[in-house]
Amino acid sequence: MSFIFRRLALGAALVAGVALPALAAGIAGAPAPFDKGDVKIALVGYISAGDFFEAFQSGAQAQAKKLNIDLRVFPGKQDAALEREQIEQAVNLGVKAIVIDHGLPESLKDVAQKALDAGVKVIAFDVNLDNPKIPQVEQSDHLLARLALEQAIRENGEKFKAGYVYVAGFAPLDRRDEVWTEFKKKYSGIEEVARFGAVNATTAASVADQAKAVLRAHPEITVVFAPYDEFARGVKLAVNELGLTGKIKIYSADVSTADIGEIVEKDSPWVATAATNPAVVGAAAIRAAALAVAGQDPGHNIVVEPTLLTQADLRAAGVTTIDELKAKVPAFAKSAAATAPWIPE
Ligand code: SR1
Repeated sequence: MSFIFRRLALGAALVAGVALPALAAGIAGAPAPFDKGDVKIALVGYISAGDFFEAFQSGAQAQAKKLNIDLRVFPGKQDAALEREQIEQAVNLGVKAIVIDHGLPESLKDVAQKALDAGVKVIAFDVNLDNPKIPQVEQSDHLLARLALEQAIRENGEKFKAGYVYVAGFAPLDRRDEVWTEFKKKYSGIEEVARFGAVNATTAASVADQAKAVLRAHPEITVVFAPYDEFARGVKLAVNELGLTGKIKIYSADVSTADIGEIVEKDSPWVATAATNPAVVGAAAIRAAALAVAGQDPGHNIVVEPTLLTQADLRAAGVTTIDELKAKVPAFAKSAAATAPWIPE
């Protein structure tokens, strides 16, 4: 909008008493279009529920604000058809980039390609769209699973009967599953006696119901690998309800303030998790989108590394919130992924 037109529009709006949309300012020294502002970017999700996704979104919003990006958030509500539609809506809105956060690849590949064909940059977080033009953000899921499983071996030895929570088709869970398969091969004493899982609007409650049935049927289970915090919460509920604390140990992925509370509480069976700060990952995804919009290469794989957090360490450090964790673990405060001198952090 030209300066004169802005003045005229402002004058007309004041006379008519109507609110004008905020006119975003540009960032001095930034490449186009960020030097002028008014850059629209969409964040289209698949999973709307849960701490991880809320924190990811708030990190994305905070980074967008620093870049004067008009971020449009589309919650997918665990509905593949809705996620597709929302990608199309975002393209029609005239966004410059779309961050696609999770989803089922087969329902997204063609709409993602359509967005690219329309000149929109696409960044994928934790969904493998199999497209060399689409950079991928991830948390190094192989390392994450390895950190949690190595801790399980340190605490339980190389021989135990395990329950495993898994739902195929989600890129991070599939990558973590590759490591679980590798561990079972390497340590022949680790036996997976039951596998279960659900991803829906009430994942923890569904997993709790499944875990109750599994743990009743398999009293020999002493370790549960539950590599998603909603899975771990569900298993913990089941362990507590069945009075099995002290007999079963849970190893997970992800962390939130609520999770820390559950991990450090007295007699908690949730003894370790390997995690990033999802807000830091959300910020990296927006920076990657901004770099792509500015014509700068964010790289094809944008990785935020996880950290192992054990119950013992969290208790010893007296950490009770993500903010306290940020003060103690630098990787929880920020990441070097997809940064540039012109991008404020
Ligand atoms: C259903 S996929 C859930 C995972 O997505 C993110 O990568 C989080 O780490 C979570 O564990």
